[in-house]
Amino acid sequence: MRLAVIVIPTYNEAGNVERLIPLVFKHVKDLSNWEIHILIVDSESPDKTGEIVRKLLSKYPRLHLLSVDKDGLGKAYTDAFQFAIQKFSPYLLFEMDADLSHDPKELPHFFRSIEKGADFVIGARYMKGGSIPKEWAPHRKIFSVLGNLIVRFGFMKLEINDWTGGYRAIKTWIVKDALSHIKNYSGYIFQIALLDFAIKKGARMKQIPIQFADRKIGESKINAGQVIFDIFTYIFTHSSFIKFAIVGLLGFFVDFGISYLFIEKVKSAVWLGTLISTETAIISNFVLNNFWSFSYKKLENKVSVYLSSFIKFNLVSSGSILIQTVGIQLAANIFGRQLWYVYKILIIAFIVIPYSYILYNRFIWKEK
Ligand SMILES: Nc1nc2c(ncn2[C@@H]2O[C@H](COP(=O)(O)OP(=O)(O)O)[C@@H](O)[C@H]2O)c(=O)[nH]1
Ligand SMILES: [Mg+2]
Repeated sequence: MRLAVIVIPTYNEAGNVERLIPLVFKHVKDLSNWEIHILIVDSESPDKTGEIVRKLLSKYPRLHLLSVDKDGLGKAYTDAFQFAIQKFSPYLLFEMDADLSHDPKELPHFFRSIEKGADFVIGARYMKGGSIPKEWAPHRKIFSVLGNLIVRFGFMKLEINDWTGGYRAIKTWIVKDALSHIKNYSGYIFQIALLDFAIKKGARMKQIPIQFADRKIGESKINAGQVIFDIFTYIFTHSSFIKFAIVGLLGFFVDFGISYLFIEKVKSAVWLGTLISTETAIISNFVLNNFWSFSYKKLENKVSVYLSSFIKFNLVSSGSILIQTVGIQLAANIFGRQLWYVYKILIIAFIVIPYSYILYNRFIWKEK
């Protein structure tokens, strides 16, 4: 028998908790392999959500309440995770909203995915079979869809469709490892921080589609402006893809600078200057990527590994040159040659960088 704790954060959810709690217990009662608890983490809700839950405690022996300071969603979750781990040593932790947006009927699917070997199960709105509420105002839809796309492309992790949702099952070992990281993120951005951490740790991810229902009672607490700002800040400081693009840009200057030095100042042959400069840029890119962009999956410290990786790196770089050469000529044939530098920038930004990033991830800096 394995123990799971479903953590449900509440802030002014008086009208919802009373309905949600019995529903959750009802939908998990047939899971005979699991002992399932609910932990409500309430941030001093002025509408007395906490008191309502307290009254239910005697009726449901597996219901628990943790009261914390009003300090953001992320803070409430990290406090609750720590509390749950200490008190129950669970095998599995859940995140779930209190406002009935997350259908408790889906809970058995999460358990099934965990039993099949997943470490981290995401209830995803932006995949086949999933959805966001039709009745959401256009600005809310745009904010939600766009926010997720920015994160997906910012991390170049296209296989994860829903980064910001809060319906998830996560094995406790991941949360334990992640605590010191997610403690820094007290707001909604904590969801992205936790997911990013789990992926970098090599957790086996699984997405299941969910239909997110609009809340009927109470109000959303999300502050869109703050969340967008936090998303950009987080991506710029944590995305290996962004770091990779910065390394690429640096490489461009190294290449150009050394070419200039050899061709203009040293007056070497043009081919020789170019050969030295491109190879120097390739080496500096390789080193910076290993120790910065992909620092969380650095290469094994062995000459043979470095050598074979460096050869692969050169091969991928040659592919980049080929793509650029062919692409720019094609564009010039179709649209005329005047704007060659525009084609070059577009090809680098939208083809060469994603192409090489994906290949490096697949063949050199592999997920552990
Ligand atoms: N404990 C706690 N829960 C919060 C806080 N902010 C939001 N929540 C809860 O987190 C869940 C999702 O919040 P909600 O406002 O519905 O966000 P939305 O679904 O994105 O609009 C709900 O259960 C809220 O009650 C907070 O500061 N503390
Ligand atoms: Mg909600």
